[in-house]
Amino acid sequence: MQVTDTLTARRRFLQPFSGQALDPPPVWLMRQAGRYLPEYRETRSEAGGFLDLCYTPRLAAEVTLQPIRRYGFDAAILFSDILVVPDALGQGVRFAEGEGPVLEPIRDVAALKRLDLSRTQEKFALVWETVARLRQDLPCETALIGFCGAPWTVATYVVEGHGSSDQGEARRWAYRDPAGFQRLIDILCEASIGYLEGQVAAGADVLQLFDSWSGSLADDQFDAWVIRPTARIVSTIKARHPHVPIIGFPRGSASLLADYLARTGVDGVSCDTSCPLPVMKRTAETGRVVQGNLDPLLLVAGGDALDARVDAIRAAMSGQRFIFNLGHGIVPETPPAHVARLVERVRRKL
Ligand code: 1CP
Repeated sequence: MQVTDTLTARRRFLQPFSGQALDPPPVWLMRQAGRYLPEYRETRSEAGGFLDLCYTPRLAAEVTLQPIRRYGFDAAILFSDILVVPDALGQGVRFAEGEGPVLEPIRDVAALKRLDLSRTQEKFALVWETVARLRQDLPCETALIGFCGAPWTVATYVVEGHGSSDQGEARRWAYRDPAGFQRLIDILCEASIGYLEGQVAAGADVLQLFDSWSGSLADDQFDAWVIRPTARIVSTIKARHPHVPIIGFPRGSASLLADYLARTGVDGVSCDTSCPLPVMKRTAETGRVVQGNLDPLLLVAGGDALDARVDAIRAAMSGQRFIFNLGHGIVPETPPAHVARLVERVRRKL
């Protein structure tokens, strides 16, 4: 559908969720705030540690706004991290410089007593304050995305104690002791629901659930640890906030996408780079919003190849309820000028 400029006035980003295909599509990028921006590196050094940045509302709001000022994306994403949830539960999370997250691993039911649902408010409240500030400071045409990690992906960090290539420890626990692992998933579901509801109450317009490691699961495990917990979170939030769209990001699971969409109740899906454009198109034709899926490394490369792929994605998704995004987060070596070029290209008349 051709859309006139008058529609751009207020939160254009939300229109695909009410059934409207937009041309050009709304655009934002996963990890649009981050180390590729010099102003982020400066604020990050002012904050000290990475989690201090997440828990200091003034600074977290500032880094959320930085990419909006530079590029005018249609949506801002709250600056926080998926590991705020285990941290708020009391597991203790630190980010070692240049290494990524380090957690004291939880590998059996007995160790679950270290997670305490009654203490999460203290840290969640700092994130909610960031959301409230952002809703005040953002231009009214910019939507605000709240988020959390989906329980399976957060569980992989809780169990491994760090990032891993195969999520082996979590998968082993889930096979060895499904009832015990379910208790961990239940704790994460409950904490995530409270965390997301607080974000909505503070002003988030849309929510995204990041399931970055769903691609390592067999289909029966995907059903147990991705689909069912996601469905529980979505139905609980929808019961209380029926108008807040929820986007799922089951990364690496294109072959299970139809099942995921049919059974989780999400309003939209973010597709990773490996998802073929015809699958994205067919998915959008079923009435869901589809987001994606430019390769973040093509954004590093830039040039004519970047332009050509942006055009190809737009052409494939033309007339659909589509939001332009990457297939995964921006990487730190991305030249900021390439991001400007991407946004300009996405907004060009085809
Ligand atoms: O040094 C730094 O400044 C830290 C880099 C960084 C940043 C910028 C981390 C550490 N987290 C973040 C912010 C972040 N993380 C956002 C902010 C909003 C935005 O998109 O701009 C979001 C949504 C996340 C989500 C997140 N954190 C995910 C899911 C999405 C994905 O990328 O797959 C995951 C898996 C994490 C864990 C995490 N946090 C940080 C790192 C380096 C990692 C990955 C660790 C690993 O597996 O090795």
